[in-house]
Amino acid sequence: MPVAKPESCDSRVIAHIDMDCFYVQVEQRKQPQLRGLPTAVVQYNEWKGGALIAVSYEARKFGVKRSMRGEEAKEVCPQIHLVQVPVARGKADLNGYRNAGSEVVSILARRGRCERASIDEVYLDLTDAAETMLAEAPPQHLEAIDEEALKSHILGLNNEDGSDVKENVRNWIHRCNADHRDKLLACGILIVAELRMQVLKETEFTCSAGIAHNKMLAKLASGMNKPAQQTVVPFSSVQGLLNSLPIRKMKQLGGKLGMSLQIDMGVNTVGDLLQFSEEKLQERYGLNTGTWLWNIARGINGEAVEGRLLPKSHGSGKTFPGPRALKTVSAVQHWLNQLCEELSERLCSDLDQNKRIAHTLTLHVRAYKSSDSDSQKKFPSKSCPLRYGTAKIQEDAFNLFQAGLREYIGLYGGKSEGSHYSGWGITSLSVSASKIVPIPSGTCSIAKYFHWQTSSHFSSIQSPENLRMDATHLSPPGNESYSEVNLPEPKIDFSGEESWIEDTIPGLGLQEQKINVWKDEDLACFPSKKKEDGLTEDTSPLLLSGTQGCLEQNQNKQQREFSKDESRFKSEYREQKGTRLKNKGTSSILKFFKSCNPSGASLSQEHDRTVQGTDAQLTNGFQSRGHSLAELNEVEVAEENERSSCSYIRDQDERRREAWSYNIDEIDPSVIDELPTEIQDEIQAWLQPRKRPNNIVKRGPKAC
Ligand code: DCP
Repeated sequence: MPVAKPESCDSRVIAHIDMDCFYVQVEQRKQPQLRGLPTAVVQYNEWKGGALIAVSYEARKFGVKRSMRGEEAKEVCPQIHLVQVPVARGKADLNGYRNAGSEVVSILARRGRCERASIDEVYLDLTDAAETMLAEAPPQHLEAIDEEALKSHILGLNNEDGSDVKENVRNWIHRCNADHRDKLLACGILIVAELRMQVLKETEFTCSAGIAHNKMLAKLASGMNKPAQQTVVPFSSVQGLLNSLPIRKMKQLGGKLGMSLQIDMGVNTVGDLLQFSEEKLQERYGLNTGTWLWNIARGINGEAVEGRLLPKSHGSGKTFPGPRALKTVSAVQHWLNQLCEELSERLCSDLDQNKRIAHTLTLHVRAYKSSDSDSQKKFPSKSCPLRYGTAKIQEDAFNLFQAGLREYIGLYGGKSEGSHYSGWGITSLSVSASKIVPIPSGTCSIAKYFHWQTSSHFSSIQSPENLRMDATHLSPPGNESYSEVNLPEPKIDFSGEESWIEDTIPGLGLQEQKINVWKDEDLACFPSKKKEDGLTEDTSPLLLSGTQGCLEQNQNKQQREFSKDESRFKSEYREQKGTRLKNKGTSSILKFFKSCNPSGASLSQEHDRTVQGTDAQLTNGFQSRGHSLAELNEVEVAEENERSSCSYIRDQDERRREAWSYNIDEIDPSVIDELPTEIQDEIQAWLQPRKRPNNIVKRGPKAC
């Protein structure tokens, strides 16, 4: 649900950069002979030539659209080149696109705070860079202005009298009597033009940009002139832009909320919102949304550029439409293993390259039941703490599936493994890793990891079967969206420092490395901190066992070195005990993980776990997406089950498809987090229930 953030008083310069037909450009870079030709990238599913997911601008001229399948595209443009998305493990492999996006981000981040908004979109806060330019080399004094900057589209600039458009832009940039806000935007024009040229030079990709005083306006502007162009929204043009902007084109208004505004309030353009007071909007849509609507009607949006270059979550998913639906547990397990393998690889490379760890594993499933009148029931999304290592992720994901299936089919305790349930089919599986955080640089947390490793050695060992049974029995029946499975609390034996030290020793490849991460902490402090930081403690063993799993090479060799390291470290530790230890940062931590003994992980593998319902638990943006995906299940199940009575949902679905000109069925669930925000927003907004009216709060005087 949209949340209103007050606009700061200071003028900001925000750019939204959007790559042009991104996947096509990536493929054209691989095959330069395709440059300039009508080209489209198609999904790995080849039915009817595969669904188009990216279309080159040359192909668009022939009427090729993303909603088409390859065969249709060939009909309207026989010469089109269809390139299949790379495939790995029987599913789309998006790594090439992700990495290409990262190349771009690394260039853009050179000039300002940079937020990676999707696989091919970035927000930049260029305020500081613009202020500096204004102070040191103000545009009005520049003699030569770059051609690319002169090609900018400045909203509100009158070009209709036959005057030279570039000359008009030059004059606008040179204006001495401009107010401070426009002068900053003029700097933004120059900086963004330069950055876009740099991106082209270094990556061979073109991109388009919007430059404005906030994210909302910048995002609106970036799509106005594509490809390879930039559009500027001066403050004086904001109202003119919004007055005529169709309400559904606005970010977050492509779905239910936008439709309600149109149908219930008669609002067709953003400008139409101006007729309603804030109180009226709050009364109808709740406090936050009401204020947000009041703000957007006036172009007010205080959302900050977050400063995030890396994704918030990782996911791997696959759809099994129609006859390809999975109908046996073993088939599901096979595909889960593939997905988990991919997820594990990505987690390992994130750990390796970015020193980040994920804390939550979530399984989303779309399913149908052919013989149940309760066809609206969703397959519950499930999550649990994430343990690193492919085998562990596979095991946990499968347990989540088993728990979810038992809830879904309503046969608690029923045998499901390997057996064939003719009454259900799985049409989509996806596993995600979220709550990704940098490895803490503080020593206490790292030591807690060691401590947990010790704890896991002392934990009572439960068989996987027991875990599965526990998970099932503890599920609150009938709670679909918040299906929770609470496993027993881990049984931890804090056996004191000596045993703790002994059990952590094997993890060390090099004594120096381990000492380095214990900066500024007395070892004795760790046991007493046992309950202070639930998150760290809950997930620590996962990291320990898991990062070992990332590095399952030379296992036997490491096992042999295990005892050598242990005694070496023991004696060296005793020498050093009592002295403060020096911190060399996370690279040492990485080395530590790399030197961990995989066999140690198998013990921690047995620790108890908590399985939680996704919707209620996840944070950081993942929550709402998880929710949407879960709800998406419902719609898609309704589509797949012909006997579904939910024709309203189907109708809505069709309407949305038309509105957005892409086929929602074709979206790989694993990539939703990485897709452009309007696509995510549409899925979310479409499925979010309408907010109930809330208490009205009178707006005080505006901050600025
Ligand atoms: N994508 C996808 N599935 C979809 C929509 C998009 O996999 N249903 C992928 C392919 C796109 C990329 O995401 O290249 C970025 O999507 P955009 O909406 O930004 O579209 P393009 O970059 O392809 O084109 P444009 O130049 O219009 O932004």
